[in-house]
Amino acid sequence: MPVVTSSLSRDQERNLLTLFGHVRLHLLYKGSVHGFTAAAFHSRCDQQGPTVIVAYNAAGFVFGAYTSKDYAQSGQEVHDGEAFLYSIAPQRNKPLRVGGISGQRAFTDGGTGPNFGALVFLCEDRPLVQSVPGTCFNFQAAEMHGNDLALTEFEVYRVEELGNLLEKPWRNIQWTAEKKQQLMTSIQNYLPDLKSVNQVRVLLVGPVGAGKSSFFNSINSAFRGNMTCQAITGTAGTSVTTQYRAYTIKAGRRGANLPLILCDTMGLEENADSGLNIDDVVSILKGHTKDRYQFSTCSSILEDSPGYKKHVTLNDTIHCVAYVIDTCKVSLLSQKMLDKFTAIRKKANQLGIPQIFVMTKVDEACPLVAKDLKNVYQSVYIQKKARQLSESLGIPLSFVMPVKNYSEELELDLNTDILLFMVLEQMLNYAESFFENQIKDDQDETTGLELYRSGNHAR
Ligand SMILES: Nc1nc2c(ncn2[C@@H]2O[C@H](COP(=O)(O)OP(=O)(O)OP(=O)(O)O)[C@@H](O)[C@H]2O)c(=O)[nH]1
Ligand SMILES: [Mg+2]
Repeated sequence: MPVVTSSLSRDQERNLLTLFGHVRLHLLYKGSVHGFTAAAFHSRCDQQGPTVIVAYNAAGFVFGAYTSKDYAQSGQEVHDGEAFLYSIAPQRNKPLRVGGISGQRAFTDGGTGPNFGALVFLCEDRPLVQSVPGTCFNFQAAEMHGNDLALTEFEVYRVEELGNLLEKPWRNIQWTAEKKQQLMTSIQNYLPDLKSVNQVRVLLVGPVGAGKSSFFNSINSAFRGNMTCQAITGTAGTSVTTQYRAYTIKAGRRGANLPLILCDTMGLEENADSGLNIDDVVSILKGHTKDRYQFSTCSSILEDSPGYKKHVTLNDTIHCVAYVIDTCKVSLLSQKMLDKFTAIRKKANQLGIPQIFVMTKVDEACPLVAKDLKNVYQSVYIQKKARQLSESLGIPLSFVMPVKNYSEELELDLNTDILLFMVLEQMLNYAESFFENQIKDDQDETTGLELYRSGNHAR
């Protein structure tokens, strides 16, 4: 399934947003992609909380209906004091907003297309609207839709409150140059406790377009001291990254390698036969996949594939898995995608590999954070998304790390670096737990003193 994008122009979106408070719109359904049928509408829009319908016609009108209630096909008449119809037309500066007629229902919650009385969408499972001004809502037909009832597109968005700033941040961060320097030094000086391991390998996995490759580029840039774009990034219907890449990072242009390798993968997709497949993830976790292995959506890596490494040591295996997730899409993660996460988590748990959840694009998700990144742990919306992620995946909130990648900047920024380095520091801390468990396991089997770098472990 290709990535579904909104048909709203910037001006239309800006106009539409003036009808609400401080909200984000999430596209749930698009007629031209999912089908102009009541069934397709209900399968994506039922039980989604507040939503807004956005219908388009050839006369240039963008019009529809907002309700704060769920669609649920209950067969009931739904009263909603907050519901309204609206219309945006090229010749009007401000959108037209039409409140409900007092005492009348807002909509009939049936199995048909959305039925707001005066406007009934997807009539007879076609891109058509029926217009009966005076039923539930009253308006001039010419003002609402220019008397053009054939739809060129039909979309439904979930309307999510963004909220404001918390009084106190839910994590305390020192946004200072000293903090950045301290994080950089501790990352550069890190040494895995096991002698056989030279560098910590962190695997980046996540849905298409979540920001996996950008995360590597951002870390690379922050350590180099200038913007880099070694990994190709961007947006396309399917994953931009198609090769497995194990990236080393240098501290400074000619500096030493960091004790960390970031392993970038192809994006996960909802369907079983597209995007990164789970068997490939297992091979990577176990260290069998060579750098630059070309992923294939139709088959996983085989033992006789040229990209398969037969003999592996702890130096080749993954020591920490980082799930990379777009903050704006946390509440849109489908069950199929969550099932893929669960399958990977199960494998990683079996192998004893610690895991961390990186929530990217906090700047896109919350305007207050876009304005000042230091608001990241004070934004009600970001905290809500972190909690939602932790609940939907059944992981502690402490495993969730919000981050902003460099995407369009030309210069590095202190606060962006601090947030990025904090994620890296956490990855190293988690990998450390993995090594400690290996040491514990080895102790039970061997007395090989030379295995360990430090003298901290009882032998
Ligand atoms: N504003 C903003 N944009 C971001 C951020 N992270 C990534 N992007 C943008 O999101 C788009 C996708 O990023 P990629 O890094 O290519 O995502 P990916 O997860 O590697 O995607 P695939 O390789 O296709 O699976 C790019 O246009 C990035 O510039 C972020 O934190 N903030
Ligand atoms: Mg990528």
